[in-house]
Amino acid sequence: MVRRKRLHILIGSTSGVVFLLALLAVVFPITATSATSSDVMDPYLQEQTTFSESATVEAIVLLPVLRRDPTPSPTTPSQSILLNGGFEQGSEVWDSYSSNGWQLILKDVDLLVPPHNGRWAAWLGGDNYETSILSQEIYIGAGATTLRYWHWIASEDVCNPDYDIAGAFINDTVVDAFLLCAANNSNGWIMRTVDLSAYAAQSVTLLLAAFTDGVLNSNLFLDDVSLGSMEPVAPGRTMEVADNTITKSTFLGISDNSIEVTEEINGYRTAINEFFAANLGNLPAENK
Ligand SMILES: [Ca+2]
Ligand SMILES: [Ca+2]
Repeated sequence: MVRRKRLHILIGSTSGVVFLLALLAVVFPITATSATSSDVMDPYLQEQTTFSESATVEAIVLLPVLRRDPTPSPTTPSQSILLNGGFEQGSEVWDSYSSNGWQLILKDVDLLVPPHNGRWAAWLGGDNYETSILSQEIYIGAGATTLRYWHWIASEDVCNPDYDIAGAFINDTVVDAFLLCAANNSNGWIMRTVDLSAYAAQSVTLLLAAFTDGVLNSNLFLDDVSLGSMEPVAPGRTMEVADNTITKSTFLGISDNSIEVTEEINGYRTAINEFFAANLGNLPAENK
């Protein structure tokens, strides 16, 4: 009897949602009538499990309330698309490159500093002659053209664009750059903002990169990469770094295994060096 009423819904409904729920009800008739609520995944079916069998049938008859036309998808997305910006899904979506073969997206137990949020963050640099690059294809919606990312610099080097540097690229163009050096140590998480309105309504490649030379270690930690409007965001927390000299090598007990850096990767370092050569006089004080 119960089954017949459900079948009636299946035949009488034109909504895809109702069809699906009805189909579920047909496929899992025993679950819907006699199982405990924890066994039923659908919230609407879950409710009915608190009633008797006759009440169950009543609840299902009410399901057409769900019938709605789906919101039509816009042909051009208005929202920006940048996925897994907090790295909480590990390496999902991001492409990683480390010239020394390091994993760049790490859990808190493998990081020198606590993540800005969650349990995951990215660790760039941290080794000699290290090129670390994270990248993903993003869509910059017209109303959300400000790139934000939280960074934490822990370096023992002196400030010089020929030594340790970092920055953000859109495609092959430098859009943000700073020196990794002791004078710029952040001793905590600091948010950077980058105006990407020049790329509004475009799909582009975002790269976040750090480059180190052969002496005096520099670490760059990243978390909570996002695209949004220019609204202000609350300041981040700060924490002292106990020892800037710790490197990935000493921390994780892994020796260097240098991998030849490709021409393309060298191109990024060249581009960021050229950026510094052209803009160093105009950079904010913290980056000089
Ligand atoms: Ca995180
Ligand atoms: Ca260095």
